[in-house]
Amino acid sequence: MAARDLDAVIVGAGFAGLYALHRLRGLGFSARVLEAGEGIGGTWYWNRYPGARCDVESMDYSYSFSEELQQEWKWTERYSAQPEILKYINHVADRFDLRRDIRLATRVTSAVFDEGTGRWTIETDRGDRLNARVCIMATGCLSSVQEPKFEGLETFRGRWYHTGKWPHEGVDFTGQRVGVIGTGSSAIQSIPIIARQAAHLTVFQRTPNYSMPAHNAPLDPAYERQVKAGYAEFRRQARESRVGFVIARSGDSALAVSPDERQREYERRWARGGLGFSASYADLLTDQTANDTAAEFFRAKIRAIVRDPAVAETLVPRDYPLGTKRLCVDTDYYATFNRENVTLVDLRKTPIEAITPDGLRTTEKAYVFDSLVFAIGFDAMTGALLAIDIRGRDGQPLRKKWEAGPRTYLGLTVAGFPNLFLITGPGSPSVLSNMIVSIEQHVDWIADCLVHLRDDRRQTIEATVEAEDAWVRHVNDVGHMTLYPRANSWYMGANIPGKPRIFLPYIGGVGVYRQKCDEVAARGYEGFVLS
Ligand code: FAD
Ligand code: N01
Repeated sequence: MAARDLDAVIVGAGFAGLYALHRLRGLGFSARVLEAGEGIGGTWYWNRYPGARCDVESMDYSYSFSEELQQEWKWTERYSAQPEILKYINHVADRFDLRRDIRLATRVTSAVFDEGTGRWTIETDRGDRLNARVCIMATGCLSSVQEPKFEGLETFRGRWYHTGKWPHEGVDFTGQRVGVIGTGSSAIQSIPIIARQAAHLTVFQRTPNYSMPAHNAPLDPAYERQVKAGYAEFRRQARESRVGFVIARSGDSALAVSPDERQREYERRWARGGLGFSASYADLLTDQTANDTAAEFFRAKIRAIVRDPAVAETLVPRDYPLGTKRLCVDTDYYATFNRENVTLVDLRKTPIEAITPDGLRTTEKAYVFDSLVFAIGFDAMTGALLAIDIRGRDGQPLRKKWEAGPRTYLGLTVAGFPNLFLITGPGSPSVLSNMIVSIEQHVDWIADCLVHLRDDRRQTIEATVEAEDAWVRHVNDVGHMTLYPRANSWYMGANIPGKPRIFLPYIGGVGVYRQKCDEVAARGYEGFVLS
């Protein structure tokens, strides 16, 4: 690649990388995006499994930076499916002429800060060596898949897939015996569809999940008109909200109302569907007794939907509070277990021993499969970053600095790594939010910061160790005021063997966090050294 002496290299061409390129270019900075995939779109390029769609509503889950774009684009459903989101991302790339600065099929392998020049050298798996003042990691929080490490996988004679790396040509399971391993959001979206295609589907569940009905439907034209008539205000409220979209949020304790009233509220939320359930009462995610009332409501729903009581009991989550693993949103998930051609296997009782040439063997029996689907998730939030050999001052590797867990200032920067920016990094609201809102906030903050450096004739910005320590403490303190640490979730790094147990995102809320970032900037980049 001929491009040398860039202002910025941006790694990743998902929602974050594309918007970063657009903003930086608009400010007169030279930037290049490097993307490992053969197409743009990030999450929506890679996750093409049956049923993949967003669970933040379409009118919310879209860019807000261009009034023309948000007025022109027409979503077709309440929750957009993966192909439509990918089409939207490609439309954005064309509309804003982004492609000429994006290099596809190029994986960044290292990023090294040179103290002499104050610049980053970025190397790729294609032998490129780029030089930039700023390195922006738009590498995604859910982009590094957890590879299946089951004994005997290499002997399997059928075909196997990971939901996060789905074949682009699609998979037709018609007439097949299929095994799905995992029951997180990806599995819960794909299982009902695979069940309708397959001759027989066996679902291997380690931990049952709480899942809300989506009640997906064609987008209501009246609602679309209403949002578009006041999109600016709609977006403002989202930016100031807790999770990046507005939901009716109660200020009451679940325990302050009568059981009847609580039941009515839970029914109302269930009937509406989607992620708003956790906002039913103010203390659902901080008080175990309050949470128990909501969890019990879910359990009753599962028992009412699933006809076989033994299967229903296996699907009922018991050992962690509702909402502390990401709430799932489904279409017909629980009802799928009423089908004749679907079997549920409880891996807590009968763990997988090995994958065999014909299928899979648990401690109880052998299963025969034509295809296996691993819906086993991601090395979230840190996986994609640590896959790159990132070195800061004195050649210090990020892998070493983060050995005991990630340390950032604001989830945006790392002490010892000048001019390195993380978009939706650990220690920011990130995966606890409508991520497009969080992505735009980070990109805008970085863009403003780069303008400030330029105007002030500064070369570098770097977080101080004190500011970073204080932020890490704060993120941890706030996280531990909630019930989240009680679950073995990917938020806690618990899904990856050997990963440090740290509550990774910042749960203080999108609006509060934005205010904090803005205050830091307004105080002349408090907690940073500018040189
Ligand atoms: P990504 O979209 O993950 O893009 C990162 C890109 O960086 C990838 O294309 C990757 O290939 C590239 N990359 C990584 N490392 C390198 C490297 N070393 N070199 C070159 N390129 C690299 N969020 C919501 O808010 N609402 C939802 O409803 C929602 N639904 C989701 C559904 C699924 C199935 C998944 C997996 C995630 C979902 N998310 C959702 C989270 C989603 O990841 C974000 O909303 C958003 O798409 C992230 O955009 P991004 O650009 O930050 O990261
Ligand atoms: O991954 P997950 P995901 N043996 O980690 C199981 C977003 N997303 O791809 O819970 C057997 O949630 C694991 O079991 P356990 C969303 O943020 C959104 O589904 O660890 N099982 C779990 O059941 C989501 O949270 C949507 O005990 C194993 C499952 O695999 C995030 O992406 C859709 C196992 C993994 O669940 C990740 O979701 C999809 C093993 N060795 C994704 N290892 C929307 O709906 C893991 N499991 C918008």
